[in-house]
Amino acid sequence: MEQIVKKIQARDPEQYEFHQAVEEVMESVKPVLDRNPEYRQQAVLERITEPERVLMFRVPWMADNGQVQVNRGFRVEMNSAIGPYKGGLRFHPSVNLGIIKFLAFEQVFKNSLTTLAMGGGKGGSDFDPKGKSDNEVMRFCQSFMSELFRYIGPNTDVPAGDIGVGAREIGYLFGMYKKIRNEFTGVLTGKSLNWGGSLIRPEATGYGVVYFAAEMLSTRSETFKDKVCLVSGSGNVAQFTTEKIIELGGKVVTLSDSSGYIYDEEGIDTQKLAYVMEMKNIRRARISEYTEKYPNSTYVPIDPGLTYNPLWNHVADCAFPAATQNEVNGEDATNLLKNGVYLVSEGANMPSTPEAIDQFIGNKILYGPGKAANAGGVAVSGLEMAQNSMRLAWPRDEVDSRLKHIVKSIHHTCLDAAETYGVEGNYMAGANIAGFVKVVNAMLDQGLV
Ligand code: NDP
Ligand code: 2IT
Repeated sequence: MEQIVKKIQARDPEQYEFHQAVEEVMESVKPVLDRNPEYRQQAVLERITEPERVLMFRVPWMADNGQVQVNRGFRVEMNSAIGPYKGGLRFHPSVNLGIIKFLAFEQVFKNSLTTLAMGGGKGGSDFDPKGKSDNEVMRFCQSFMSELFRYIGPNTDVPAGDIGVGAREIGYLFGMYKKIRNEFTGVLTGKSLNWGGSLIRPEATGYGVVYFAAEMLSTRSETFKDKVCLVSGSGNVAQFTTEKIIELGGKVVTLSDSSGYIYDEEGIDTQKLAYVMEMKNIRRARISEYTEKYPNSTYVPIDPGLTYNPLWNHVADCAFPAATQNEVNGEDATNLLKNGVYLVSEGANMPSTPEAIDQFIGNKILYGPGKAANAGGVAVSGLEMAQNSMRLAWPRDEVDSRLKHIVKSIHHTCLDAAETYGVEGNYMAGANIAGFVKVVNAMLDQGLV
């Protein structure tokens, strides 16, 4: 296994995030390999860590001032053993092949856990939507899709949103796909409601993260009532994580963006959250504005000199990292534990560094890894695909109850797999093992392809 990791590192030395994601899964599935000698002969680790297909393309577009811009587009089609490639698109200046590969790799296991027939993929661009006009975003999306359309389709590869890609971007992408292909199909999820979107999809990731946390709490006969919660980010996942925590009786005291975070000791209630949503989704403003509206709160800008994030250094019960990868490091984990946090449910993909995870697991807190805890989002994407195929739309309650059911099943599957392999209560190992076994067995059933 070490040799395989070394080979992956040597082959693409700059893909740090991908190496990190692979190492975590490899560590967890060791006992599975020991019990299944045929997996080695079949080189399942080598096969599952190599994307089925990697697409990279030029995305030229014109800025409002007439200046031509060029970005790079990506789609990594990682694994299609259990269904069409499925996973979001990320538009953020930090995007590179290593980041998209890590996200696509995580997506394979996450999608496997959802119980739905979805393979894993991820894509995106180093395009930065921040500060761009709607017209610029539209022209970028149209150019991006005028190349991506060759590789995707409702039974081949179905992208969705991620950081920097929400309903607005999905609309522009869908419009271009429909025009070029002359077909109206469920080729993207996260669509708006009146043209094929599913109820609850916008809420699904955040709600799922909280449902997963509620399941973890229930193993200790506890509920969300009066729990003090730290949430990072203030985008799609953070907003609906906050909404559900409030609904279940908890109190959210932080939110953030890439400039800094706000701390509101009184709690972000429904009214304050509505303000945040209007500010972030409509006006696309910065979270610092919150303190102008609610002067009892404080704003702390990012201090590049700090080795830890002060957001994770407040007294609380639960933490919900919902911004980006590696946003909780070893020092942050120490601070969280010191401040009484005993539940971490990951809204973001791979938000905790290996050093942080070691502490969560070592201290036996309730630690829900992203690929289990945030799988509700892609699960409802799967439900959106099902509704599109049937040309039907389910009511809100039906989608929400299916989401709850899927999250419960993921929680159960993680605990079950962990127990089977002698790592009771370790959700990370359980998620990796259960996700892995299902995909690998499907690959073996389908022969050497
Ligand atoms: P959004 O674009 O809606 O929001 C992202 C939020 O995170 C913003 O507040 C953003 O701040 C902040 N953020 C992004 N990058 C950084 C960074 N490098 N440093 C600090 N803050 C940052 O994205 P989502 O809410 O959709 O995604 C959040 C996380 O959840 C991601 O890790 C994503 O992969 C994961 N996820 C999303 C799902 C979905 O359905 N949308 C499903 C499962 C997981 P700013 O505005 O300043 O950039
Ligand atoms: O990371 C993720 O699971 C997503 N960004 C959502 C993927 C999807 O296809 O809905």
